[in-house]
Amino acid sequence: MKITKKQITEVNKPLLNQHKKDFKYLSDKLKSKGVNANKIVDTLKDYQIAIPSWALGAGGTRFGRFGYGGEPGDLFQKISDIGVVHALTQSAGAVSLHIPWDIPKDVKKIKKHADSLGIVFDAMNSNTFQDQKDQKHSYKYGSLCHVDKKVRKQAVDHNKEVIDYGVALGSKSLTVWLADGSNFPGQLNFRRALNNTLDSLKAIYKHLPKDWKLFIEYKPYEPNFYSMVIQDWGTSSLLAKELGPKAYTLVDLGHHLPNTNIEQIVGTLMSRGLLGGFHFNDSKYGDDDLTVGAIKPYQLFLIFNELVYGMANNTAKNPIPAWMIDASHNVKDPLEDLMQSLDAIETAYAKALLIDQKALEKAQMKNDVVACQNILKTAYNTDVTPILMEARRKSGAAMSPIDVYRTIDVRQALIDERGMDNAATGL
Ligand SMILES: [Mn+2]
Repeated sequence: MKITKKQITEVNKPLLNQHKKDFKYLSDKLKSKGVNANKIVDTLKDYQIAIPSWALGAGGTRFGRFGYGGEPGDLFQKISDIGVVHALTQSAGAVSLHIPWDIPKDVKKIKKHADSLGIVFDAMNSNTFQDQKDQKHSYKYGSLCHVDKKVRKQAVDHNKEVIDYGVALGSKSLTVWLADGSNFPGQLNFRRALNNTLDSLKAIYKHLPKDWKLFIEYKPYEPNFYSMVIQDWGTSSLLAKELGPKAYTLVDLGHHLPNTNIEQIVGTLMSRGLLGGFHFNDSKYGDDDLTVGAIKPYQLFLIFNELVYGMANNTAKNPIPAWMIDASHNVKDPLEDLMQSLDAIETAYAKALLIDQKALEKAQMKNDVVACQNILKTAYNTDVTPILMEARRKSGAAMSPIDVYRTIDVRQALIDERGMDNAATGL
């Protein structure tokens, strides 16, 4: 399944007339406020978000999984599917792999395939949260934190192997998320677990090539429900600081307790140059992995406000974070869900770029609370659809990606090609 430029030009055609009017209306309106809409269009046009290899098939819950048909069965097909999303949106030009499920049997072939679709290899992900067949030691009681040195070494060696696969593919970073923790009080000595984790991470860090980064993801609970070794951004950034300049904290939106002020965490991390990566999703209760922006779009906008401000006032030289969607698709077509997520991310980004930062600072310095809130709301309430459509038009994407996906019936074509029961192993 490959979508051609010609197909996209054809479907964009009937939308062009109205779009031109809409975009002109919005850019004139913004111009009167001193905002250059074309500049925002260009920023969005260049903005790329990685798709993880596990987001292309049906996810599921611990109770069940319902397939869609036409799901990718191997790494080659997963990259093909990202190619579809990228062709339609021109904003998903990267893939994030999960080892052991995505071990490339033929690196050259995989690289060539990705290259032909305009896809690069983003952060690699290791897995020490479940046991694989023929694995010598079990991770039942942890991996990098384990009380047994042999288990820790096995987990460290796995991470080194993941780095090596990444080097072969052209990736530049490793994301470590650990399920390590305890289910009952007394089960783990917190300090021993943390120290073991740090020692293990040091061994992994040593294996990183010069131009690589290490992202440390945190999570407050699940799969362990009493304690997680890396439970929050404080623990993650403490480890990153002890490891060295190539280590950073990774924020996954779903990895917070309800009502956590994530935008403040983002601001704080960026002010110290410690924010390395970002996993987008949305949630109502916990790590729900729902479509980005489905539940709390205003929070997403406030997070982007911090990201935009942080990138514009980058005193701590925070690198541009690695962006990735980390969601699970249980009742939607995964590719449609990804396109909805991309749309929500770009919408929040565009709206955050509309915030009048000068006026906001002025109001903050005067403690004019009402004005501060209004400045944010004015940006948030602006319909930025014409900006998103213009960015897509300029980059050769479909102006309305999901409509096109449905019009040419990509899912049916994938089912015809792969059948109903094709599915990848792994998550
Ligand atoms: Mn994540």
